[in-house]
Amino acid sequence: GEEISERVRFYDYHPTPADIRAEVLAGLAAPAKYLPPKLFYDERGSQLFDAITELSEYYPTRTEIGILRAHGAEMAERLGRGSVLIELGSGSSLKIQTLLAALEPRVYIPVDISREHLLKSARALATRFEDVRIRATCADYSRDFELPLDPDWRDLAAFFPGSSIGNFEPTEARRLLTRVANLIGDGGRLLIGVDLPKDPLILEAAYDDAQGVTAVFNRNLLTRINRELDGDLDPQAFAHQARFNAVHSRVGMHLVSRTDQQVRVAGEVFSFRQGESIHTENSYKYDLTDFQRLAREAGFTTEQVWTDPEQLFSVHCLRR
Ligand code: AVI
Repeated sequence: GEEISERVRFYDYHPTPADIRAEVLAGLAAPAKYLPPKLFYDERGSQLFDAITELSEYYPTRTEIGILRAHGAEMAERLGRGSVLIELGSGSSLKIQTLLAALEPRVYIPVDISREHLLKSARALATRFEDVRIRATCADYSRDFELPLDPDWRDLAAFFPGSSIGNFEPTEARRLLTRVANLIGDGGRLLIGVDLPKDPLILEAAYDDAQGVTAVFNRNLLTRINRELDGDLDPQAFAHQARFNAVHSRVGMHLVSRTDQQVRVAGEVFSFRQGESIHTENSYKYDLTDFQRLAREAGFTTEQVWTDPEQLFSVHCLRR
């Protein structure tokens, strides 16, 4: 790790431009075009996501924070005080502040794919929590990722908020949870936020807000591809679309081509018909029993589940 300040070290396992190029070209060449949702989170995309979390339509963030505030002491007791806390997809590290205050870990390991965002929040947290050492880790946890863990650490706790697990296909979600289970080891605990199924109108509004922030977030993927992969995509030539699929219990986000068009990315040409879309994200919504089954398949037992009074969102404490 690279020393950033007295209590912050930086570990970089970030995806390379070659990884991104290969994934984008494979997605655009597929019969049903898709792009991996992790590519949303460049610096601008991470800022746009932060703006989404403040929209009135986007209930998950404020609801989860409400659950964390209401039950933080109980959660801290379950996770065990004074140990090591890993956070997957830490972003601007807003939610963790409630937990850090209650848990007082020796070491905090925020893991995020967005380098600048990660470092900015690690520095800010270091000034607020003076007794915790921070190992800021830039990594793509959708792949087989590593963490800067010392071999003698015991009682590891992990925090995976925001229902980011819902952005993985169920098979991939199971694989990721299994990976986390192995990283934290026997007796380790995972506190994970999971969005619940609900009225499709509420769900679709959350992913297609009136101000159009989510549409800008979705199209920013194209701007990023233009910049990093020498593309000529016109973001305005694609319409933002978000639909709830009840059969799969997921919101699907798409960028729908407004016309027949050809685009170039990294020296290759791709054709779109009018109405043809790029599938950019799924956001699965699990009811309590379905998620508990997924957790069990990954080697966890459920210790406790908390929800808000309206049953919009859930937080599960899992034990390995
Ligand atoms: C990060 N993730 C959990 C968000 C979600 O709700 O699936 C990403 C998002 N996409 C559109 N709005 C928010």
